[in-house]
Amino acid sequence: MSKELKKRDDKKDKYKDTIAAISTPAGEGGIGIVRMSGPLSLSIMKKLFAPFSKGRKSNIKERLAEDFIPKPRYAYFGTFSDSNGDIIDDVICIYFKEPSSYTREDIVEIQAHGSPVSLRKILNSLVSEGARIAEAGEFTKLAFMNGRIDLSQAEAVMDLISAKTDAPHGIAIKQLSGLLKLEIEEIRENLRDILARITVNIDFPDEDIEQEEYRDLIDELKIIKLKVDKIASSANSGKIAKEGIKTSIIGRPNVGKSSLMNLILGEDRAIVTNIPGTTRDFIEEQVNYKGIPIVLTDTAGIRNPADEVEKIGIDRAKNYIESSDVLILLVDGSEELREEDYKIIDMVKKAEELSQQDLHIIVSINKIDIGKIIKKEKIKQLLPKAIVLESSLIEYDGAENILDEIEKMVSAGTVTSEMGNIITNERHKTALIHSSLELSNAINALKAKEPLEMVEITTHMAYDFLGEIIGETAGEEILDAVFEKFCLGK
Ligand SMILES: Nc1nc2c(ncn2[C@@H]2O[C@H](COP(=O)(O)OP(=O)(O)OP(=O)(O)O)[C@@H](O)[C@H]2O)c(=O)[nH]1
Ligand SMILES: [Mg+2]
Repeated sequence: MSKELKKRDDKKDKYKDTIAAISTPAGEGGIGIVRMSGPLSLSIMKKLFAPFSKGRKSNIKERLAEDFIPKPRYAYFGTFSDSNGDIIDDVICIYFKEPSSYTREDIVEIQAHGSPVSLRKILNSLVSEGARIAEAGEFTKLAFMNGRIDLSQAEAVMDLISAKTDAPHGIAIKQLSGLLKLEIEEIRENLRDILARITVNIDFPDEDIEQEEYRDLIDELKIIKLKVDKIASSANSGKIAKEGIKTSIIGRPNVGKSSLMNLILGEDRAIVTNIPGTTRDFIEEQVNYKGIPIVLTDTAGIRNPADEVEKIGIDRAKNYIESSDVLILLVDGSEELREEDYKIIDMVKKAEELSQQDLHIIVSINKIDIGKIIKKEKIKQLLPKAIVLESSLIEYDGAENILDEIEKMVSAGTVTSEMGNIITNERHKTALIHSSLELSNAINALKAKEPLEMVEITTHMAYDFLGEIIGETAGEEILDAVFEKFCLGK
């Protein structure tokens, strides 16, 4: 047995418990599901579930007859009672025989009415018969531990559940089907071949490794690195699809930030007045513009704060400057730039430097209906990389141009269904980047004719980092970090 498999088996022993949880969301619903997995599942089901097919509806004793052996994957209608024989609810009960189940263990699924009381009572009765309450994500963790799915698929389950829009949903479905796993496994297989060849050459150091062999290894590692980099570079579009483009509207008070927010949302979401300092906290909303998910934030106008509340609001606005993908800076075009404007422009510049090209900046010279004092060139001088527009938001003019610019900026990075693997997971991205770095190290070591041991070590590390993605080489901390984010009952 390989070391990896052995490790998995040791872990499995810890999971010999029978676990149970309510798998549907809290609250009232049409139906609610309690799920149980583990060796006691079948015996608990036989004890508490009485199918109507076994006898008269009123006679639970008769229906609970010992000889009831449920057919796997067969839906039975009957009653579920507690350990005292008191009926809790009419339910549909399904038995999944191991290994043909989600967890590869015996599973019993109890579909009751969506009554929180029924569900709680059913769960309690399972526990009193020897099951224990499952931890968050434990069913999926079992599916992973028992080798039914890999770690990237387990994560896809969670992404699927939490997907809010079509794009992340589509990506999750792909990942759930094992597409990412397949690609990673293929790359790892190539690396394994290379490792074998390197090892042979290390083991027989006398036979000087041929010049040609060196060049072949370099070429092959380069191709592998390209593949790894390609998947890693999909992370940006993946992130946008999953989280939306973080777009913040900033500027000094009274320039029209909330007016822009409302115009984009098409509703009076933020309060607009001519009193500077109207918006005191940030307001965040999701919008979809031509299929691009945008997370739009209206912030408090940045100035010397009048009081503590405003100060907190302004601090938040400043934080947004640094954490956004796109900044929309508004200035009042009907008057000269004020000191406050210059201060904000400085902040934007700093954020731009910090972000290393990732931050997009749009400046709109607003209120051009009452004056055109500020010229586009002036702003261009101050922020050379910004896109400069004009608007008159009070006349509903200019918001669309701003959105179009956002669309242009990101359309290169948007997700389409034809694209191959797109990663949305920070953990995967980090592992891929690490793997790519180790591949570079291996290539450089080969080029420099360093000892083959060096090449072997770095190639092996590249191999292991890829293994983290699918869970082959993921340590306990990684697994815990992945599964603790799950919801209960999944
Ligand atoms: N003339 C003119 N007035 C505008 C325009 N856009 C906004 N205003 C007005 O400017 C005032 C301030 O607008 P807001 O949208 O509240 O400005 P803000 O930037 O959110 O202000 P704070 O929340 O105080 O930071 C309101 O009276 C708006 O009606 C415009 O294009 N032209
Ligand atoms: Mg405002």
